[in-house]
Amino acid sequence: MSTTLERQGAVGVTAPPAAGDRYTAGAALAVVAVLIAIQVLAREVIPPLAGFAVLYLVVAAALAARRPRWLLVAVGLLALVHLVGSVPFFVENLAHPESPASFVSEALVALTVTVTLVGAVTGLRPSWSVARRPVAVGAAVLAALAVVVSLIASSGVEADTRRDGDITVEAVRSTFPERVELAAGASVLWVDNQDPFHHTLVIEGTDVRAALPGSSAVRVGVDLDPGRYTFLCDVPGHESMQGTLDVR
Ligand SMILES: [Cu+2]
Repeated sequence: MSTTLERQGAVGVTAPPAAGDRYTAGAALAVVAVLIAIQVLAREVIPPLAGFAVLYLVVAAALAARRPRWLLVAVGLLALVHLVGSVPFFVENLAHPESPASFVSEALVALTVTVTLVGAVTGLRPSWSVARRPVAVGAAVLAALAVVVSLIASSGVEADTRRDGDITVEAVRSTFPERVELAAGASVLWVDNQDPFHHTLVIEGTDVRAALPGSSAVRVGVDLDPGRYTFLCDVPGHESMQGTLDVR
């Protein structure tokens, strides 16, 4: 049987083509798939996620063909920056298994980016590559566990039904109404979260704070003095979810 070098000798190639790193390329592609899925669920392009998806796609394509050290360093840094920058999102969304779109997608981001980071590090330190398979298998098991935990938690969520006199506040595509009017004194906001993602309703300057499970509705009792308040969702990355509450 002829060697690669002998077969390629006729065209003057003197070195075999460098092998790619399919493990790390595959992990990076998994990150891309998760980031795209989140945006499909959100029904909108989320610029930071789209940016990361493009970067992972580029490095996955490059890694599938070759594995120069600089590329592994770049992928490792990308994954590390992504993980560290995502800590506030992990803290918030992983605390809410009752919203599977938030909990599972955040878990999948954490796991696929971690496997990518492990791929980059073990690619740079070949003696550590024995860890690759156990890490990938462990990540797959944790991902399956996250799905099961979230399905169980979400099955316990019951949407509150709107009652006569309730003031409706809708959360749609991570947006609250610009303005809501309310009579002073005791009343109830019926907050209808039409997104699959976890949101919150916070009224600034008051102690009103309600968790809003994805695709559910919550009745929130308030008792406010006349005035103008800002209501918002304080989930990291949801800064656009803000409106004015006029209490008369
Ligand atoms: Cu929100």
